[in-house]
Amino acid sequence: MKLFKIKTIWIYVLLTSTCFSQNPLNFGSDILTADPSAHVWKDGKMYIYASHDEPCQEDFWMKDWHVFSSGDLINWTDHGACLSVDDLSWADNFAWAPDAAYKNGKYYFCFPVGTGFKDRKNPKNSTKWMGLGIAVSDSPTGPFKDAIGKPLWTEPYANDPCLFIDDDDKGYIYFNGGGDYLVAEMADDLLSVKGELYKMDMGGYKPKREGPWVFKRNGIYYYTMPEDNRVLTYYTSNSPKGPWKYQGEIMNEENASNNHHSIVKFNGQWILFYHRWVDTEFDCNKKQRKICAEYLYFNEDGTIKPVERTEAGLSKKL
Ligand code: FUB
Repeated sequence: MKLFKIKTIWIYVLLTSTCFSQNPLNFGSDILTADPSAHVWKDGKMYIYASHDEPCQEDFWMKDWHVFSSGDLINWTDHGACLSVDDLSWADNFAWAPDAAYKNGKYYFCFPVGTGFKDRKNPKNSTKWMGLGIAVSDSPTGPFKDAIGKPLWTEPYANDPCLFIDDDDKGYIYFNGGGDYLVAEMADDLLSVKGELYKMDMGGYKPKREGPWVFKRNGIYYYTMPEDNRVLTYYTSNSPKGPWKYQGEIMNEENASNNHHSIVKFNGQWILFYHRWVDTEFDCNKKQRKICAEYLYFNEDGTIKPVERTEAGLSKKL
C-alpha cells in the first residue's frame, strides 16, 4: 500500500513538472534561439524559423538559422541549420530574424544578413550593412538554397522581413528599412520586388522598431511589432498596405531587453511566439535568449487581449 502511494506521488510530480515547464520551449538541447517566425504548413504541423544565438556572442554576430517543428506544440524537433552565412557569397554575419512563406509549391526563406562592423562608440567608423535575401527549398525544413545570389536590394539598409501571402496569393514584404515602415509587393515567384518600396501611413504613430509581423483575421490585417524593439504593439487596417490604426499593447517590456514575435493560428487557437532573456550557465554570466509561447485571445471587436508571460506557456489547459 505504502509503495503504491509513493509511486502515485512520483507519477503526479513527474506529470505536473512536465506540464508546468513548457517555457522556454524544449528543443531537446541547450540551443539558444530568438526571433521566432512560426507557420503552420499544409501537413498541419507548426514550424518555427528562428535566429540562432551563440552563447555570449558579441553584438548579435550570428551565423545561421534553425527550423523546429511540432505536431502538438510540446514536443519539438530541431531540424538543424536550414541556412548559414557560409552558404552565401555576399554576406558573412548578422544572421538575424528570418521569415518563411509557402507559394507555388515551394518554401521560401527570407533572411536579413550583413557584413561589416558597427562601431557603437564612434558610429562614423561603422561599416555595417544589412540586406534581405531569398532562399528556396522543396521542404519546409530546408536546406534552403540562396535563390538570387544577392540581396533583394542594397539601398535602403534593411532587416527583419515579414513575408505575407494574402488570400489572393499576392506576396508582400514588410521590413525595417532605415527606420521607415516599408512594404513592397513581391513578384509572383517571390524572387524580386514588384514596383516601389512603399512607405506606409501609420496614423501618425511611428515608434522605432524592428520585426514587423503581419497576419489577417476575419478580413482585418494586423501589423504587429516590437515597438522600440521591446514592447509588442499592433495596428489594424482593411488593406495590406495600410493606412494603419494604432491599437495598443500585446505584451509589455521585460528587463529593458529586445523581444521579437510571431502570431499564428494552430488547430483553431491563436498562439503568440516570442523570446525571453533567461539565466543560463554560460561563462559570460549574461542572460541569453530562448523562444517561448503563449495562447493569444481576441475580443469580440477584433482587438487583441494583452498577453502575460508564463512559465506554463502552452501546457496550460485551454
Ligand atoms: O536577433 C537579432 C536581432 O535582435 C533581430 O533581428 C531583432 O529583431 C532583435 O530581436
